[in-house]
Amino acid sequence: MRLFDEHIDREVTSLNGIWHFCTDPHDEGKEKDYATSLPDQATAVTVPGVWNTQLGLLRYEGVAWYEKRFFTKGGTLRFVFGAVMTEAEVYLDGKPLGSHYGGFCQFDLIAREVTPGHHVLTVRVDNRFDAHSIPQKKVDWYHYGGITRDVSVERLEGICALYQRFEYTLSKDLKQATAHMVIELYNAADKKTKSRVRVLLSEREIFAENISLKAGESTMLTTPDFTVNEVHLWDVSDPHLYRVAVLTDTDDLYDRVGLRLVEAKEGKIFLNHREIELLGINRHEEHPDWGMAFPLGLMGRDLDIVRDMGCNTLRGSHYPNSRVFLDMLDQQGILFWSEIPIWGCGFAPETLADPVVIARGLEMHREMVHHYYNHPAIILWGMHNEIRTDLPESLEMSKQYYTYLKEQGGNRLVTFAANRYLDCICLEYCDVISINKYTGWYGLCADYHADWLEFLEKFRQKRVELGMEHKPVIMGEFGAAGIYGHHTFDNVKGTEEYQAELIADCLETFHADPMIKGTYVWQFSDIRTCPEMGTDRARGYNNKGVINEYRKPKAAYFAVRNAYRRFAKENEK
Ligand code: ADA
Repeated sequence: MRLFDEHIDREVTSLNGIWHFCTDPHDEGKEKDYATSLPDQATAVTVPGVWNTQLGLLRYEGVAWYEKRFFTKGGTLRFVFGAVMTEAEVYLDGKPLGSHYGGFCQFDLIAREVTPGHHVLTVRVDNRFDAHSIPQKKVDWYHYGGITRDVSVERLEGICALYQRFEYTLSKDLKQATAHMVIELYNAADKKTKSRVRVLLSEREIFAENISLKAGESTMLTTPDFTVNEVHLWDVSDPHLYRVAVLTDTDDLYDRVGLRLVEAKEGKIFLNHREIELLGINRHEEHPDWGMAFPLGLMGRDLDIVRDMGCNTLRGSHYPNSRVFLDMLDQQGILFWSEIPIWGCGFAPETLADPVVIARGLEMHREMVHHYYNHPAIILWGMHNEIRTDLPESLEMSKQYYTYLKEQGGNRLVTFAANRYLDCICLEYCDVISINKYTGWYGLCADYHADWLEFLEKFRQKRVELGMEHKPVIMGEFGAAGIYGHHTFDNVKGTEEYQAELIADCLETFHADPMIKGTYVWQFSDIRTCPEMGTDRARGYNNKGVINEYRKPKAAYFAVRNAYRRFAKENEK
């Protein structure tokens, strides 16, 4: 689902709704041919959804099967899955159609020569972990499983446009852009087919050519460069979007793009040549009643809260968020940091150096760039979070991801969230240095304000020694837990007051520090976490949200709001 119609001519049918479902704790479904028909005990569930919110299945980790009957007029069908957590094997009428690994990205599968009538789509979902899993089993969020985002089936006719990427560079004065489109065309027909292919930018034809493809053939095509004059920039205060379209004789594909320039230089971050302070917060796309199948209405509500708090940016910690959420950010001018779920503390040194894991992570970056490229809201790509960047094992991974994201990621800054600071050896592989640090929460400290100042001074020197003063520094995570409704007369850890005071102090300290160009408070809402996090997580939740899991504000919410609204005013001057 997107916030606009991606297709007007193409026939798209949503497969959201009631599916049949059963768990397969002994992993015998393949042997017993569940792909053809689920066993009698299968129940009805809603897709998108996670199975963990069904009573009795909160802790279920393993294989489960989903089945949907649908009607089609037949032909070439494209099944689009918004996300399946974590591994999906898809079958059509009992026969394997394809598979996908990774819980947070869209994938699609094509079936040809489908007969008119009723058919059965079956998905085997597996959310177990192994040595090559990304993330690894230990993460600070919940191990949900299921078909977590929308599913649809499209009927493809003739030559179709499967993908479009809008690549551009702006002139120095930002008034003009040189652009081209990269498009993927596919012939869905069962014979060689010819079509006129037209590419439009805001209804203006910028490319037209006759293309001929054999049955089932696909091709990537790059249009010649064209010029966009009098560019209407995309910006936080005026998030202007242009409509782009690829039209063929039988098919269409629409998207929205925004033109803006993001730069990191002289230790600062610039958006459209204007220095910007990132006033942000980390957000998981999670809710106790919906898991990671986050409903659209709640996304809008979360964004209202984010805006009320005065944030101009969010970090999608720790994985690519729903594309429809990105559409909202594009539309509302909220900047975004998008990353893949390499969550460090679960990654042993041998896992970091494992070529299979490195390649899988690279594939995840490829998918993220592929699907999210056109979103102007994304200004930061995050390579990984809190891995052991003090070890040489992290170098190869960081180098490969940085190189890829710089070459293919468009006009974005690359970062990683570091919790090794003074001994980090990977800082050459980022444009923006991000620091995750929980002074005042983990460990004992008599005076967190003084400790922060001391740390920042040390880091400032380290940055000079490394000759990296040109790289801006942002605080990627900091904060403290505050149990909603917990108050005492003394300012002790775990109360709303302690959390609010610590965050307020951090925000003032960071805002006043000329080295720091942005802050991402940890975190937006309390989130359910996994058992591996142990007793350190009261209620089974990470309680560092400034609102609780049901979106009720804590004292910290108002602390952030006071600070961010004031900083935004100061920055306007
Ligand atoms: C880390 C991590 C977060 C969360 C946080 C915390 O920095 O990146 O996901 O676990 O710590 O609450 O301790």
